[in-house]
Amino acid sequence: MSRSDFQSNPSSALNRRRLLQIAACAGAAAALSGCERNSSEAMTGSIKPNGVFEASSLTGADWTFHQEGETERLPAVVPGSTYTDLLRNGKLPDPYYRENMDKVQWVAEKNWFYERTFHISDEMLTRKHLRLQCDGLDTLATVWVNGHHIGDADNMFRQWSFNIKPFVHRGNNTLRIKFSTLEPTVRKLSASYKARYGINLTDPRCWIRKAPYMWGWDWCRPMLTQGIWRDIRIESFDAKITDVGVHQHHRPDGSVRLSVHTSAIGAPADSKLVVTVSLGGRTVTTGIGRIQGGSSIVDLTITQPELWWPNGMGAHPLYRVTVELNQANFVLHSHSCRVGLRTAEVLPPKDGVAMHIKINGIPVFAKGADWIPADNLPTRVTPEILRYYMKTAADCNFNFIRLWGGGYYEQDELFDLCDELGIMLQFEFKFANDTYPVNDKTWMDNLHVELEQQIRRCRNHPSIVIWSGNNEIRRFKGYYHLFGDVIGGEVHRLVPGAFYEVGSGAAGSGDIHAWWVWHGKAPFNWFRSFNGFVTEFGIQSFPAPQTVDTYTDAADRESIHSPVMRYHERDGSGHGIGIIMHYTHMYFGRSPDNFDDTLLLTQLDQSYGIRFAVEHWRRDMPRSMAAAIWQFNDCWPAPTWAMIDYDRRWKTVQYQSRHFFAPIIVTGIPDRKNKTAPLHVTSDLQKDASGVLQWLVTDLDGNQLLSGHRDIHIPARTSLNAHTLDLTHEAEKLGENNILIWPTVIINGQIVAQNTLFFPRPLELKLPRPQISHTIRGAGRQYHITLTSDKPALWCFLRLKKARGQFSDNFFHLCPGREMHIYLTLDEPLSPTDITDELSIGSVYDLAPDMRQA
Ligand code: BMA
Repeated sequence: MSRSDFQSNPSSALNRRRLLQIAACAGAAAALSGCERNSSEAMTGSIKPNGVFEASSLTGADWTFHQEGETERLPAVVPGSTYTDLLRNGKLPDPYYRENMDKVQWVAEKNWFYERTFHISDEMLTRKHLRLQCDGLDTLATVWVNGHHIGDADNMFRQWSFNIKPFVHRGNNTLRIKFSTLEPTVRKLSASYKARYGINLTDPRCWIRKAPYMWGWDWCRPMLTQGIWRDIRIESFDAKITDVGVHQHHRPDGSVRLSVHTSAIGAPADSKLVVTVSLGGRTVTTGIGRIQGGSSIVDLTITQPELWWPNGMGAHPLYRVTVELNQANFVLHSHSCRVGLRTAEVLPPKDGVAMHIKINGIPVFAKGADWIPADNLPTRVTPEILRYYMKTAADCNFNFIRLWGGGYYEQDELFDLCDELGIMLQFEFKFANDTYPVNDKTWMDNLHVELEQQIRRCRNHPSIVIWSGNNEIRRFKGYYHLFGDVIGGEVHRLVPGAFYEVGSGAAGSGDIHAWWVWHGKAPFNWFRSFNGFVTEFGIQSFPAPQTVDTYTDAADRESIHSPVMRYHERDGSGHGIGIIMHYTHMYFGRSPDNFDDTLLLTQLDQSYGIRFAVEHWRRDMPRSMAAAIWQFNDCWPAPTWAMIDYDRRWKTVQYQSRHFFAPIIVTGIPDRKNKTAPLHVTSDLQKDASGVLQWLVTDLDGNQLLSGHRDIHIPARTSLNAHTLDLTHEAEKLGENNILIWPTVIINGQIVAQNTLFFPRPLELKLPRPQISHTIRGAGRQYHITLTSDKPALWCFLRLKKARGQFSDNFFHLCPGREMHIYLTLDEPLSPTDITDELSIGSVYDLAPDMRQA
């Protein structure tokens, strides 16, 4: 049936219902989180009978913007910011290049206007509500429609909804939004607070509800964006579902009761709510309810639930819950979200067992990293970019990511991805390292709305297992009121049963940030003296050479200490590059002469320290139950603690994370004094496993000194000392510094874990030069590289000159007599001859002069 059939026969109830469903769903998709994102184009040109929710988008390129006091109006794209629009118009240099950040600060000191026209139809005017809905205004905004002031905004994290009905007319209308510079407001607020309470709070971060990192952090420079940074649209409706919260109760008999709490405005007395739960397109159960006093609860039972599990523990099935507000045969509005059926508990540290997460009653060791905003300009972070990161996390065996409190509340897509991939999230409210004006009623009222909106938006995501009030805030007067009563109170009210902690890294909580290595300059050995639920620890390194090329010129690359190289490093000490080199020298000796090789050596050092820590904490389970690496990603190209640099090139530690976070690992603590090497096998598997532990002991030339194997049985979720090698004889003959231990775990004929262990720091291994041979097969974008070496090639690496591509593995230890197979996927196809030119292969021998045999 064509649309014209329908238009000529509008009384057909069936047809009307179908069309209404399309319209309602598109509207709901735009309006609410977690919705299926149906294209609102589906509605274009269709008849939308009165009463039905309709959303018309105001995003896109129909905007202009200008600086206050200037006449030049430039095209703008929404969502975006003053920075993205100025860049697009060629009015700013690349802010990430060299020292350009200084040259772009002026933008935030000005006031800016964004303008466009929008269309209002007769039909929209007939509906009771006509609203301008803004999902994100950054930050101090004043809004006019047709010259009428319709409202103000002062919180980047809130959704703003303005009644425009009295101010619009049929046809074209104008919308104008002013974004004001922050400083005058901050000054005013802080002076008034001081006058009233005698407390001097001058940090703008505490006054303005805006992503704290935008004022700069110890890994980025300030960039205070202004603009419409999320969806914006006109909504017209008589009735609207404003929120759906799905609470789950897991019963002892295994069934799950879902309580679907719906809030709606304008629901007609004769309307009903139809709730449908489906899995993989198949309806599992349905229920009917009625909105009374603005809300409704519909209880449903799923008798044979398919449970949601974290990555590595099982599947992550997502049930779709659809709520339709129906009147007669019409769907006035609908909302749809996905839920994963699981219980999530977090237990406090007790009797030698660290704080830990339990999913469906099973303890989980949390493996992953801390997420920061993926750009200084948030609207540049597309869903594809988020997918790249989250997919990488899952592929590298992460099951946990902490959404650090100094950024912004992430887009729905990030939560959706983590639901799909089984990545547990620590959701942190956006408060970091500051003191806040808890006595100020206006500030607190504003915060209350933010909390309610953000919790409602995110609460159905099964991936969120920890809610945390802040990042590392020291106690101040009113701390417990703010983070305990107010924020904790809102979480408990809106997400009953959820785990909430006042802060991450807060003294006394089980959730620990371990910074004695790096900020405390302690050696990596310190990690072995520490245990718990560790949600931050890190070591800095430089980004990949090709990434450094993007922000430097040739002269800047003459030294890692050049002014531009220093400009991008932001550690609070003011000499972060010195600390990077301090650790690199401590473990790998002097740096090479070559700039690019020096960058790479710092990555080896970072990965060595992180691996050292993770292996210890996993071995130490359950005295330790989380290892979240600071930090997963970067927001601009710079030397930082990141595992993946801003240009999305994996550092050494990212490659290695797949191994040290693998379900089974084999590790060891070679003991110089006793000349033994206890070999530990750690398993996160849900089932007991039986297999073989093999070991090979060689000298540095790769000559076999010893080999052996034994059968092992590893109970589910345990760490055990599977065997201890006595190397007294070998150590006495050759010295401990000349021994390499190569353990392997084989289960069902498959190698599931491998490692290379040695007694001293890497620096003390004096290695012979390995001859690494390789063959390349393949064409276009896919190549298969086979590597062998005549001598142990430690930290064997492959790199490309200019081409971009992803290696299946890198920075591995190549044992003579074993083949290593690496798969390379290029972004752009290359001929076999070109790939031979592009590819270079080396090992730590080439990078660390102090590790070469005399
Ligand atoms: C922790 C984090 C961040 C910081 C990092 C490195 O304190 O919470 O605030 O960037 O350490 O110093």
